Amino acid sequence: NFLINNQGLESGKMKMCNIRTGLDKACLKEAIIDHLFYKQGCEPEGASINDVYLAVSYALRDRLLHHGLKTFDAVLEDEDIRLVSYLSAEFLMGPQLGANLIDLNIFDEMRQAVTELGFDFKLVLEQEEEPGLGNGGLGRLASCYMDSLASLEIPAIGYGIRYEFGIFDQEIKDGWQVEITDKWLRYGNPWEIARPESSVNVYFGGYTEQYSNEIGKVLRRWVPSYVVKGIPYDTSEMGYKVASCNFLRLWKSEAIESFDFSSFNHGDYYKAVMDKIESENISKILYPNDELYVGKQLRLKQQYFFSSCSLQDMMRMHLENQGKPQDFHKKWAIQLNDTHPAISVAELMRILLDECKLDWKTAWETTQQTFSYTNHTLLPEALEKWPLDLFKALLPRLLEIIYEINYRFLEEVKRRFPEDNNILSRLSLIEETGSSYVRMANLACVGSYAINGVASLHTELLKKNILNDWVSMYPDKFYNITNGITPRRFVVLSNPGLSKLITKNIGDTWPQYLNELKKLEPFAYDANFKEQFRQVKIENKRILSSVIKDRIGIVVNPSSMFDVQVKRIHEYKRQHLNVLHILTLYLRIKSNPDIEIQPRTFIFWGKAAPGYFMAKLLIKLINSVGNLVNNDFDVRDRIKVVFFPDFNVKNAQLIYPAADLSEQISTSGKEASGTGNMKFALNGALTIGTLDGANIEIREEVGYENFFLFGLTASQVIEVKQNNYDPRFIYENNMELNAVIKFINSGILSNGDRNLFKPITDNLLYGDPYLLLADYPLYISCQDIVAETWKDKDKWNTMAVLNVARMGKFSSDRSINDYCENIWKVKPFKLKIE
Ligand code: F58
Repeated sequence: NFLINNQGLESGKMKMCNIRTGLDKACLKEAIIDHLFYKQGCEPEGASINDVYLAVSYALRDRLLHHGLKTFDAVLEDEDIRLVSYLSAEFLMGPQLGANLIDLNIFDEMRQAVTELGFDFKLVLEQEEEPGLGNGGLGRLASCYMDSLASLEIPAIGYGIRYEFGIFDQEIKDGWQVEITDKWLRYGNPWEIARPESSVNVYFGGYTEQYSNEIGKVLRRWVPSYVVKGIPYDTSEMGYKVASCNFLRLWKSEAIESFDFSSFNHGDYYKAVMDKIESENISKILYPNDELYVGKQLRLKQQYFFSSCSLQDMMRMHLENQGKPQDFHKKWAIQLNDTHPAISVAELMRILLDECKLDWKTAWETTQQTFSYTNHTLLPEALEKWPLDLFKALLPRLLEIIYEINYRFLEEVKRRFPEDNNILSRLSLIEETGSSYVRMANLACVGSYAINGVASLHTELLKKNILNDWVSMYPDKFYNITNGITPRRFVVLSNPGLSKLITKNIGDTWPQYLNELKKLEPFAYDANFKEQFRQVKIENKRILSSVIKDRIGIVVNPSSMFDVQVKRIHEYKRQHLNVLHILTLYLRIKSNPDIEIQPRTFIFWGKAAPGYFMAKLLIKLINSVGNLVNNDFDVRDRIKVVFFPDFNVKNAQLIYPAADLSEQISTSGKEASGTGNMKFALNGALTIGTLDGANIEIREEVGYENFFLFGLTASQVIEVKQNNYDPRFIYENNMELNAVIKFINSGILSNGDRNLFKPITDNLLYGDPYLLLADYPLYISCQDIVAETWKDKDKWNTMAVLNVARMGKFSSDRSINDYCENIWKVKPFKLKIE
């Protein structure tokens, strides 16, 4: 057995449970009762559902700890093990209870234990407030990767920020998004353990100066003006059906105890208290922007705070185990999840130079062999660059180090490209176009030994465009690692019906080896299997329908096609193209109420950045269209439009299993990869999509005939834009489009206000930066083909089964294996627990 001996102790004739480690039902029951009593201070009879949730979670955490502590004792001491450190400003973990039960393989035992104690297990699972410590794809990817690292037995720590307030909760009032503060910690978080004894100090502000050391060598040092304490909170990250367990270490900022005594002593009580509040502000809140960089000082503080805490932590462990500073890279492979932790490059240099007293050359060699960097975007507005003044005031020593890195690097560039002055300014870590900035992507590129994009097209475009000069400089640093998703959370946990059906037919090892799904291919032509597959889908749709009814009062028909677009609301993701299609169908019905229309339920789900006007207006538009269509007599329920509030991981797990059609309709060349597209297809939804991000690879895997493709390619997009693109021409020549746009501005959707949605239509007619109108005719004809295909349910189901069978490539295990082999050069460590 790979797990801890769970049989307990034999004492006389009675078999006793180990209430901390036992895994059978009886032990679990005892453990829950014990935690109810000693942690929650109640008997089962008096326990609230939250008491039960906490007791169940503590019981489970006990079991995880055994694995986690043993794993790290073993790997830190073993000189030959290189650990992965995944640095990310976001981890969108999702609820922990269900996922941990699946990993430990005791989901059914726990369900029985809880039920026999007289509680509703479903309610217990629902009680968990998920930690929404991320915005979207990037944060969720980090969590999928943590799951795969653990499941593949790769020793790893995820490092990030323990935001007190994660991504806001979304409510819809009168069709508009309203943001509500997320308070995920309000009822306690049973999964984390604070480790104040491992706190570190992080310094800010002040100035740098020259000094001479004992032997008269002239050096520089930082005289900071204030200090903040970072306290680590650890959450276990269990692997699926293996013994080893990693952890996620998130940093909380606090004021140091001896904080600013001088202010106190000088009677400046107010300043002392304000400074304390400022320190604690660092980890207060997650910035809710996706794909848009905002140059806020607090954000830079967050980035430096968690980078510095994490590096100090790793260095401490390394030195405690007799490692030499110059061998740091042999113990740690650090992955920079986007540029948010890129300041780490300069921070590791500072630690090696100023604290470990290494010379520049050695320090730089060590640094460059430590880091690798993942880019997640092609949008220029997402690239981080910090105003030089702001940077200098906050991190003067770091800036000095960046200048030195830059100086030496540009000397190398000059040697390589003596004729080319422009390349110097493009590769420089400092931008000097009017105002000056520190370019974080350039810092990440120069300080890393590997740079990767997150899908084939994305990597290609990175190399061709925004990182092209870096390819000239370091051609061997570039890799593509296509993203992946964890099948444990996104199938086993969230789609138990499909999981059981798969397991019944091909065995139970597919969640670890997702390519085994290939064995399902023959079943795509097996009537009996397809019938069961259809039943699973319809049941999932029924569950979602009843949630929709409960939460927003709209009745939807589970046998209609569930056409779903869930993702952050963004112009490049083109939720409004979807709306144009809905209104096209609506106007077709209005002009001919008896027209044959395949029943469809359009479901939207997603948050808009609070400051993103167009995205918020799009939400209002979707809701207005819903109001109209859902209540129009002529429509006769053939189409329904639902905007479901508050997209998060918990809700996401409901929706992927229930979708028939997945909308992946971004403008080609804009979506780096997408991962929602993978979650849908793996759960048997067909995709309507452009040749963008990972759609391209999904289509190659599932077969061109099982994917609804439309739209301009990335190179056509550029060509169209260069050739004086005129959206008005399309508008004037396409009758359906013309009618739809006029309809939006007719005031019917907006209580007579003809101007409400004008910012959207004007943007389309006079510019259309995301080429909606260019793609509209292609999208509509493709949607007509989708509807035609839907009529033939047997064919649809064959296509859906083939999608599931051929999605093996997109397991995050494959991505992590790629990182291990090609970038990190690390191997699994097989832990045995007796
Ligand atoms: C996403 N980026 C990409 N950024 O848009 C998506 O295509 C990709 O699949 C995913 O990363 C994973 O590689 C993304 O989610 C953010 O949310 C950032 C948060 C911090 C501010 C800047 C955007």
